[in-house]
Amino acid sequence: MKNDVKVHVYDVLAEAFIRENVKTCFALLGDANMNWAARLAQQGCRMIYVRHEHCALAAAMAFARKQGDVGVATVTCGPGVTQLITALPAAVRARLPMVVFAGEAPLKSGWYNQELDQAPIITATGAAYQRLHLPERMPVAIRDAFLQARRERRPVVLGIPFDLQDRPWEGPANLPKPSHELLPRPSPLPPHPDDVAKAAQLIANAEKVVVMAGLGAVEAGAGPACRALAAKTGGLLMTTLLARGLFRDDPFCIGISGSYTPEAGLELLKEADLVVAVGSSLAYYAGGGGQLWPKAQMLQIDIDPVATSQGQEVAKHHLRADARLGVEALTAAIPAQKKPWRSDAIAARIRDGKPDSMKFDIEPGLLDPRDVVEALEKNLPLDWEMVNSSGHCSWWFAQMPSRPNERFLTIRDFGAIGNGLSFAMGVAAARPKDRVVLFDGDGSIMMHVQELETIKRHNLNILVVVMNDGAYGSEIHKLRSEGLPEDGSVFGYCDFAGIARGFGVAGKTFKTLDDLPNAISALGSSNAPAVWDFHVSDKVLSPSMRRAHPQSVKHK
Ligand SMILES: Cc1ncc(C[n+]2csc(CCOP(=O)(O)OP(=O)(O)O)c2C)c(N)n1
Ligand SMILES: [Mg+2]
Repeated sequence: MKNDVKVHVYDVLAEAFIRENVKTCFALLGDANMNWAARLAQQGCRMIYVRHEHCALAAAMAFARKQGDVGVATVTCGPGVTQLITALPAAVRARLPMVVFAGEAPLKSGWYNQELDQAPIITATGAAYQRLHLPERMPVAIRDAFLQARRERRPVVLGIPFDLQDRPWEGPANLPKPSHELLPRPSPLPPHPDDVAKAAQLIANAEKVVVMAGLGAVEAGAGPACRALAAKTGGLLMTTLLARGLFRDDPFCIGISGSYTPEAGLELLKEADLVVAVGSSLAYYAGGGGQLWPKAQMLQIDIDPVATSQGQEVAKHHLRADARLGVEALTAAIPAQKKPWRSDAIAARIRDGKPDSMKFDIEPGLLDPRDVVEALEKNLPLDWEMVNSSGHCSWWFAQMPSRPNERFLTIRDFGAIGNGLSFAMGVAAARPKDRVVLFDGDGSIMMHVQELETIKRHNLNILVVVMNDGAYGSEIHKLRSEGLPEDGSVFGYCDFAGIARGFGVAGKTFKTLDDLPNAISALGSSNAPAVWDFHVSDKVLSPSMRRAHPQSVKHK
């Protein structure tokens, strides 16, 4: 880089991102980011040009989670920035490190139609906003944004006025040290012996222990340690939704804890007298308040134990430690349980039970969503990357117990629909050699269906499975349970296969499941995207819907 009028500030800013090892950027261009983005691409960054800014950020979120590092997206100023506001709160709550290069209106103009006070909008979501208004300092500020995003595990949005980006570079000739040369790399935190002794006493007093692993356990590599602890206590295992699949081949894993717990798990949890939560924030929907285990005490093993979480009192007993080191120390401190809870009968109950066996009357010509998921579970290859999305159908899609955790992603932290295609794009970008399968609802797909064009143009290897009930299922069931009209929740079965073809993507409608094995093997050999539209009945209520709206069962 030379101190030469031909070098613009945007050239140097692009170089600063390259020095941060940014190899993929999700982008939608406008006046305030396109010069920078063009230079970033020229310097070798893979650009994924999406069709809505929300999707740039959402795809970068999935990319960040999958890579375990900072996700990068870029948007223009004003309307480009306001499009981010549904994705940012989810990224904040999911604790995802992100850096967003956002333009700002030119400082030199007295008026500019896209001008907006961007900082309060961004900070209202919980993300950080950094104004970069001094060109010479911008490369350091970019480096610091990467440090901040990693340390605070949240998005940092950079607001850079585009008239400043266009100026000739007049700053120092050398760029600052990149963030990865400065990062602290602390070793995992061991537990205090007093805490281990107290926790061991709790286990000694318990008869029916369940070890519950969350994403923190996955990240700490604590899976084998959790299995060993559960085995020594003679107890059972379960995971949060995010850690789903961590114990997939363990006969004593009852599945996901909380809203998605299968039938056998619900029965067994009623008997538990101690739940050991490992690397979990004890979230509301994970049952962190003990809704499903009324007799159990709770012990939390975590680097950051909490007394309350999401409005509930949670664990009263805490062991502060790295998940793996904490569980290993506890396992070493307890004797093997002489009267184990686990038994062949329990293993058989877990293995042979349906996730949900309630009977519903299904109209002829439509599928039961539970049969669709059972058939997918049986036939889809285990090495496909799975992305689960939102809506009522997410209950069914959570019931595929053979799938490994390292091939699963979902981000649900703001409860928004419409993210499935973006998350699948982020995973496909992070795992370019692998097939990605997205499980989503018709309403959610429809909210950002334009991204099928991005998927086609970038030839992302994504199979979209649409659980099409012709409705906003969550709303239809709630309205019915209140005895209210269904208007606004029922739309009819639109033709997703036809829509896909309109974008140049292969589409197929399923009204029976007979064809599924052939369709999977035909797809297995191609790398092209596809959309499969399963027409299902809107008469089947998930167990969590039945629990939350007991009167819904009367109205079915
Ligand atoms: C952005 C956003 N808008 C509205 C909602 C309310 N909402 C929750 S679930 C849902 C329906 C989703 O429909 P679909 O994707 O077809 O899944 P289904 O519930 O039918 O299985 C809606 C509208 C929401 N969660 N997020
Ligand atoms: Mg639907």
